[in-house]
Amino acid sequence: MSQPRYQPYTGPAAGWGALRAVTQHWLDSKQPFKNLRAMLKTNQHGGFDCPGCAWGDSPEQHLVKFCENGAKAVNWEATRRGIGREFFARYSVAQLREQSDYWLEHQGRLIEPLRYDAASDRYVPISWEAAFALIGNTLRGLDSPDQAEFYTSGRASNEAAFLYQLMVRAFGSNNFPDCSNMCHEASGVALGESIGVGKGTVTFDDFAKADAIFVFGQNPGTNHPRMLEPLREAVERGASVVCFNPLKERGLERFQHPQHALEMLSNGSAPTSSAYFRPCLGGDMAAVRGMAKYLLQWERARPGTVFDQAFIDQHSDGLDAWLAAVDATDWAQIEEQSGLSRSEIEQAARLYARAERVITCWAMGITQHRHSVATIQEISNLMLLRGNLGKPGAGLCPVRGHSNVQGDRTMGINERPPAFLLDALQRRFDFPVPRQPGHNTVEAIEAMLAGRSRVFIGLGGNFAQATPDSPRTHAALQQCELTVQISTKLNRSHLMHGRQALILPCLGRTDLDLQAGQSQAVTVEDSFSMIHASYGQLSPLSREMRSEPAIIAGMANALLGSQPVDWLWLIEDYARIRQLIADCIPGFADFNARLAQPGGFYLGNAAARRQWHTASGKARFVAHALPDQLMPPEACAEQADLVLQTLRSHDQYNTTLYGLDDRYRGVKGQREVLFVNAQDIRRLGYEPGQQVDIVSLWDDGIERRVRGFTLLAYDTPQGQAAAYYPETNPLVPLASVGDDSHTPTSKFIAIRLQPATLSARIA
Ligand SMILES: Nc1nc2c(c(=O)[nH]1)N[C@H]1C(S)=C(S)[C@@H](COP(=O)(O)OP(=O)(O)OC[C@H]3O[C@@H](n4cnc5c(=O)[nH]c(N)nc54)[C@H](O)[C@@H]3O)O[C@H]1N2
Ligand SMILES: Nc1nc2c(c(=O)[nH]1)N[C@H]1C(S)=C(S)[C@@H](COP(=O)(O)OP(=O)(O)OC[C@H]3O[C@@H](n4cnc5c(=O)[nH]c(N)nc54)[C@H](O)[C@@H]3O)O[C@H]1N2
Ligand SMILES: [Mo]
Repeated sequence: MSQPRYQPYTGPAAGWGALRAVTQHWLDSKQPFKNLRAMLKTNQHGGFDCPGCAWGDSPEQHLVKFCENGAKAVNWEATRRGIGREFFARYSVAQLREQSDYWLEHQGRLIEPLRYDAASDRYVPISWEAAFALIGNTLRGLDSPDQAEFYTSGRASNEAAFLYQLMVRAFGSNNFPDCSNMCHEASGVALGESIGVGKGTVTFDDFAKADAIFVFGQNPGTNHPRMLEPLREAVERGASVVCFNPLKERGLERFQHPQHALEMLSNGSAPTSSAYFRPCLGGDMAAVRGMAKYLLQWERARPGTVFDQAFIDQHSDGLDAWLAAVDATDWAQIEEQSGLSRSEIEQAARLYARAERVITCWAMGITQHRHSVATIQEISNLMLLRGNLGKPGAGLCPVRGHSNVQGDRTMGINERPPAFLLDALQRRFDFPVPRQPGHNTVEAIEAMLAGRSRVFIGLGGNFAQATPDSPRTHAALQQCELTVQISTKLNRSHLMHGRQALILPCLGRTDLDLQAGQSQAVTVEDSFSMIHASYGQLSPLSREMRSEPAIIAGMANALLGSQPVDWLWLIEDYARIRQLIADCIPGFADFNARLAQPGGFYLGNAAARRQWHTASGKARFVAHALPDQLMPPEACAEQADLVLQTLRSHDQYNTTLYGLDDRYRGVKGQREVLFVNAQDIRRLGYEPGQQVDIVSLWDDGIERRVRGFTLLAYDTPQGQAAAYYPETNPLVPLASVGDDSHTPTSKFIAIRLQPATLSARIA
């Protein structure tokens, strides 16, 4: 068992370390020269959209528009290594299960369709036609279309997502569990009710105009590196960047631009934040409530100077009820829950009140809690108070994860689809569109576990590892009659399979997609509702790989024949799919013509125009009480040693591990580590460097345990621990979900430590 090396990182974010890392991954792809050309095409007009995060692009042309982690994503996908029949003849599935997640994906791209052969416990080749026939026949054999689950991960293009939802709805189900259920679902739910649009209201340009940018629960240095640039520019021009994060994340403190020669040579760097607050996990709602208390106090002292009364009168409702809730919340509860002092909260409130134009950004530190919807609505309330919505340089910005997760929702990947979408499909295609709500991710797992769902199809992603309560999720998949994974690389979801199973190898964003001899573009939507085209650049590794739209069309054709559309005709030219999107989805009129525009086109956002598609036709102040206590009753608060958040390292893309280092947090060569405050380690009777088992607490009689994690004394507030996802997903109880969002509470898990019973598997 190798001890992890741990040495605090003192350099800035990005900089030389990033350049070194890019070079390593680039050479490791085994085709460096092709990939250099590919990297330079990233996010360029006529090139491909970065398969990394959903941050938007500067509209300027010719800039180099990729970051370290985008380069990792490109090199990971565009590798020359491929795995087909020889590889799968060498290893049984049982043997593959013994391998680490890192090893599995590192073997290379999947290059031919495979089916599971129970007799040999191996994946063996199958023709595409036979694979489609198996899917069509199995689905048709179900008692009801609702016995199948159709998962989507957020890399699927708009074209793929539209076809997929059309196939599933024509079949008769709304069972669309998707990665968004584990990600920004709470943002969609909260903003939908508050401002009538479940998306962010800002665009790229707004960042240059903001006087203050608040960043809650987000680690952009790792997960959205291109966001560091506007943050740094904001600080340089005197705007404040105000961060809320229990951890001191390096990218939020200092940033060195890898494309800025002078700064690199002089080893200079610029601060990215002007104030940094470190709340407790789950404490942001209390912090924002405290800020609101100050604003209210100041407004009462000098009426008309703090609130934007004209905006409030013309555009909002519910202010009085919310202010009553603000008044009713006492400081003791605010300080206790937020972990911040009154004077810190006052400072944050001043930074907010002093700025004419404020943008508020957030990510998983806000959305993966029980009270996430309430927290986001509290943020929205604070923003409405000063009219920080629908004016330049201001607005709400949930920073999305996967590069097209927002677009997939726009295309109808939604287990609770809006009526206008269903009406449009019914009008356009004339079939009885299913109206009953379908399953989200957690409901899908429960349905498979209970035997109510018998088929699982995954359009990308890694369902087995990304979801909570891993042993139960694995069992759920293994109970299925058929599991189908449409994937680029081997992962654990292929190994936790149903009685019958298929692996369907698909093209990725970087791959050239030829249909009927013509290269095809697909489209995506970024966090700023910009739609742009993406053209693959590299010849695929094998002729046996198919594009996602082609795979969906093949399945749909086998399942439904040419109803309600001629699927095979559609995929000869993706412009035909876009025409259907234009016919059905608001904002996409003239879709094909508008794609020619460099940088893409803006889908528009009603709330950004101060049009409120809410129940009352106004922007709504929504009043919630603070949770009585953050620890849910099922979590047996009195037995908990610590609260755990599960987060990403610098060397991973969700369940894909690029390496075992976490540069900015100073961890090298290991991922089975638990970040804990040094005083907590001592209080609990351990030593830094010691190994422990982590047991999570949930009152359902199931023991959830991961073994052999090394304790790292780390700068995190007392009581607040952190460890990497997905290694700690076995600890997240399936039933521990957000109110109204059903998102697993991956950032708040009550845990106990126990002396290690076994060393962790060496990754
Ligand atoms: N390179 C790379 N890029 C990615 C991804 C990746 O894995 N790798 N994943 C993509 C996806 S799908 C997503 S959703 C995004 C995720 O982007 P992030 O949301 O940045 O991802 P996490 O690593 O989950 O980080 C959560 C951050 O919130 C903080 N935090 C946790 N709990 C709380 C809390 O209660 N309050 C506050 N204020 N802070 C808290 C943590 O300390 C951490 O800094 O990134 C996307 N981009
Ligand atoms: N504990 C905990 N759990 C979490 C989170 C957390 O913070 N903590 N975060 C949650 C979040 S925010 C998210 S978004 C989910 C992510 O959940 P997913 O989206 O399901 O997971 P990924 O790891 O992104 O999926 C990786 C796999 O996608 C496949 N793939 C990659 N590119 C492509 C492509 O272009 N096409 C196709 N068809 N397949 C492709 C590859 O085979 C790869 O193995 O995880 C969630 N789970
Ligand atoms: Mo995500």
